[in-house]
Amino acid sequence: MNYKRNLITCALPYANGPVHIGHLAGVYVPADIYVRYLRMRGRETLFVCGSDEHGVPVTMAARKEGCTPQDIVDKYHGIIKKAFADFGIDFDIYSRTSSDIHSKNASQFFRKLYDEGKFIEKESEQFYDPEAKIFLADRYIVGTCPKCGAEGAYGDQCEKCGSTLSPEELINPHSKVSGAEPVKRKTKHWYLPLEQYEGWLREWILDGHKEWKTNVYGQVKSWLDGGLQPRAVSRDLDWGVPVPVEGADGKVLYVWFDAPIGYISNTIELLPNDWEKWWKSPETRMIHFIGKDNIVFHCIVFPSMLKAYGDGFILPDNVPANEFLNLEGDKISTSRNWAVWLHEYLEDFPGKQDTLRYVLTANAPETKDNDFTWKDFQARNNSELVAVFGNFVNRAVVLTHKYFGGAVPADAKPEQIDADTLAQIPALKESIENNIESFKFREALKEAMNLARLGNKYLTDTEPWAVAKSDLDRTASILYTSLQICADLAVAFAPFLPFSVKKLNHILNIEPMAWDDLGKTGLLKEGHTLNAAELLFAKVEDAEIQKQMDRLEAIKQARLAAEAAAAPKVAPAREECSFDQFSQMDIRTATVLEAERVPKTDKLLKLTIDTGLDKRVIVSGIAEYYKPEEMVGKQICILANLQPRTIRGIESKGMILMAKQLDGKMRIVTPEERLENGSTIG
Ligand code: B3M
Ligand code: ZN
Repeated sequence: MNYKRNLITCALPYANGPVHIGHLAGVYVPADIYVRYLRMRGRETLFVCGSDEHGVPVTMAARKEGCTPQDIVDKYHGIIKKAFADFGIDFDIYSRTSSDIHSKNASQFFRKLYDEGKFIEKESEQFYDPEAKIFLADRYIVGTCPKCGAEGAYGDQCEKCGSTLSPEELINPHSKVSGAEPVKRKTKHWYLPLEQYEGWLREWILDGHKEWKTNVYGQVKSWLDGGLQPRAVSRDLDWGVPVPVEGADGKVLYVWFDAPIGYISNTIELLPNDWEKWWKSPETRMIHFIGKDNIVFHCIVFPSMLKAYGDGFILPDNVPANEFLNLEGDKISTSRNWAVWLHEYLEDFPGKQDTLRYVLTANAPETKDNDFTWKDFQARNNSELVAVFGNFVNRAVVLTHKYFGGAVPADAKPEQIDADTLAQIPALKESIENNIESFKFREALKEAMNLARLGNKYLTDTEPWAVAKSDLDRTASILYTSLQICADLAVAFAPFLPFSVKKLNHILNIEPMAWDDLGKTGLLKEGHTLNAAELLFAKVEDAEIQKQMDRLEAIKQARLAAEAAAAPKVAPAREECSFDQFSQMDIRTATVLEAERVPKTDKLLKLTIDTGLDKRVIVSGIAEYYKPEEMVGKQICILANLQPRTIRGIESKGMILMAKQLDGKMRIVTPEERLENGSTIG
């Protein structure tokens, strides 16, 4: 395919909190590198992003802070927009989904699909908070985990034990909003019947885009193999784009329906008369940069929406999603404050944007989750940026000032090593190119750094400071060659480290170059004057790193203390009982003779036991904790005179004594040494 232009989008960050290093590493830095590279190649490129300002989390944050959802998004939109600008993420537009243009555009998009019968309407029962008078997403119903007994488990998951849950399973479910017990209520919504697009998606992606990253292709395949379902595109909420249909009061477009349309709206806002050439021309190549949790929306849902809409809308040519970045071995989490926030980073490391860009790219979670550590940050800054790249440029420029008054000297006495060194540059250029074009930014950056290593080694091998004592002509050639490499570095690093390259261009006294200048001969002409040397990178000191580690340690300790305080407690004391009540209970030792699972149950074992009095059967709910074969031969304690009960058609006579631990797990109670069966306990 011969594309004429590139439309690059980045996932729209939610405007309910600031952005952190995980966002930067996963989405925005790689996209920015790609865009800068395309522009240096002279390819027409549009880079579009903005804040995602709808959805339940925004309304929750507003409730919590006692303000309006608009206040929340105004605050964070400003913080996020500034953070991206501060880190040199070079969007053509960074707008927002609470804009009028977006509201009109998303509304019109929905309406066209609605009018053409592309949705299905369905009534269903949803959980409703009778006090707050709102429908509740699963995440906003909390209660006790039925699996591990932890408090505060969510209606979709228990974070303590990791079990997937549904709100129905929670013990004592209550609304996170008002605390009230949720009730079920009927409500009507519109659904996009994704299953109708399955065949088309298979052909388009599984057959047509085998070049997509394996993590992306694999996720798409497993969604498609699992079978697609209709997906609701509306919600009962008072914050969002109103559903533009009669009788849809109190309903808004689902945030994942309106947000991707935001890419289009923001293009319209920037180019009201020209946007269609970006979105409706087969000559446009569209690329979505996203994190792995957004794959289904960008590869399945949004393309199906565009397909349903028709009218010439193009589809993404690639969706290079990244995995996640962890921080010091733990998942980055906004709610647990386990993150490095961009605006805070800049307070502690002013002017060091490129160090972070460098470290996050060198360590990018391109094929698997990766870990950011402060030690690695320091090491890469000090031993790569400072010691290799910065040191090379500094030596070349300082020596030029020292021996040649700051003017590029003549190539007065060339030797083979000069030509051999420069001859390695075209291959490095090609490798950087191939890697960037296949979204392998870590590898590309490594090759750019190899160019700096090449320069550093050349200086170490040729020793111009020593040669200068006897042979200024040869010194001139060495510095001439070194300065050409400095200029090459200003090209090679431009997509990655825009701030440092700007500085380098200033030192070399040159304008920004095009990509294809990399490796050209004579980039700096004899006699061209340089500006004074400046350090490109400053060292990161141990104390600065310690401060960051201490901050994280304090957050971790506070969390552990809070978790300990919220940990499940010992069960409350029961009511007093009389001695007579107690002695009425016939508790004895017994031995398990046989054990088997009760068919079609997860929890029940059927145990045949010898009680000393008789052989009998007890059905016990211990299958979660013991395998049948583990029970055979065990001595246990039973309540022998409990009224028989029929469980799953089996008569169960008695009950096994079990201890329930604080984490909810059950263990049998067994005598310290083997006793005769039927020994009474009391
Ligand atoms: N707001 C970002 C996220 O999941 C989500 C992306 C929307 S892109 C259209 O964090
Ligand atoms: Zn749990």
